[in-house]
Amino acid sequence: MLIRTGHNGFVHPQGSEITPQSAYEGRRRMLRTLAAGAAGATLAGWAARDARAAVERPGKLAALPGAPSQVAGANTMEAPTSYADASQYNNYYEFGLDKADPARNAHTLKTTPWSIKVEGLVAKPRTFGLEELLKLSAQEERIYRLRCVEGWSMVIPWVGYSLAQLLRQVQPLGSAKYVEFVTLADKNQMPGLRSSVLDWPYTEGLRLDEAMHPLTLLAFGMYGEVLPPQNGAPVRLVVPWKYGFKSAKSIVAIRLTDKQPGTAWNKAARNEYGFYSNVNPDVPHPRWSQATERRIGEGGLFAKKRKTLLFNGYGDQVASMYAGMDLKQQF
Ligand SMILES: Nc1nc2c(c(=O)[nH]1)N[C@H]1C(S)=C(S)[C@@H](COP(=O)(O)O)O[C@H]1N2
Ligand SMILES: [Mo]
Repeated sequence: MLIRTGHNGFVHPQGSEITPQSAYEGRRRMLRTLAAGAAGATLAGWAARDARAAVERPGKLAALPGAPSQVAGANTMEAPTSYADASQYNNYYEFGLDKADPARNAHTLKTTPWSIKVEGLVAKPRTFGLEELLKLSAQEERIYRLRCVEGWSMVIPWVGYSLAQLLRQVQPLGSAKYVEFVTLADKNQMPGLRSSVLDWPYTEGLRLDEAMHPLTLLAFGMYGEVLPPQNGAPVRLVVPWKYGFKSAKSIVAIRLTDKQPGTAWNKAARNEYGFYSNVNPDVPHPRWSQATERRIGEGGLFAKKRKTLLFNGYGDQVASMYAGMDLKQQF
């Protein structure tokens, strides 16, 4: 069966590749679920997941332990998507347009040495090496829903810390209003750069208050291990209340600015992808609805779709940042 899913309306085959294969043991999660007194059905589900665990793990990655986050809203009680799905159904256009391409091609990504240059309207501009970044703050595990603008979603346990921890180090100036994220663009490592579907490097942007929000995560790992290249190694953004494309992968520079920065998808199709891109079931994409979503791993095309929630369900935490804004105009 063919279905229209690509951001640009590409036609991708799908269905058979979306088989649920759990690989994340989630022991702490199970204990927490127990502690919260969840229904037996949930536990039965977990047991089944554990039985399938460790079957298909694409290579061994270094452990990246993180204590469960104390940040409000950072831990959904929903069961995580299987590691197999989270690491083999990706959007990372630098490695190809098909969902299976990043897992196939991203092994060429060289993640060491790595650094992030933090510059612009800050008192103390500085380049941080990956080791420094890893040690800057305690790593936390946060289980976030990730809603792609294409109409699917996943639940992924990320490891990292609030981006605010990094931004505080460079002391943003009063004139700083926005933050631009620049990602790696290297033709030698990234076959997708031959395509002109996007204007490389892939960049993204947030308003400064969004970037400083405790839920905005600088992520180094997932499922208790370092990020696999296809998920944005060695360091990426995860902004859970916005469409997935705001969560830029493999970041090399962060710039604080006084003007709203351009962003990859906004530049590609201004009327389809706004700067804010907050998840909003009431603002359809010009070519498809955003009212519902398909959770990856839930029975493929035949599973009942879920209702998409405003701000991807993180409204209690983030809605106040948009008070007084017309979210249909500033989508
Ligand atoms: N550099 C870069 N970052 C990117 C993308 C990309 O193509 N290039 N795709 C985005 C999109 S559209 C989504 S949905 C998420 C997917 O993250 P995941 O593959 O870890 O689920 O990454 C985002 N970050
Ligand atoms: Mo996406």
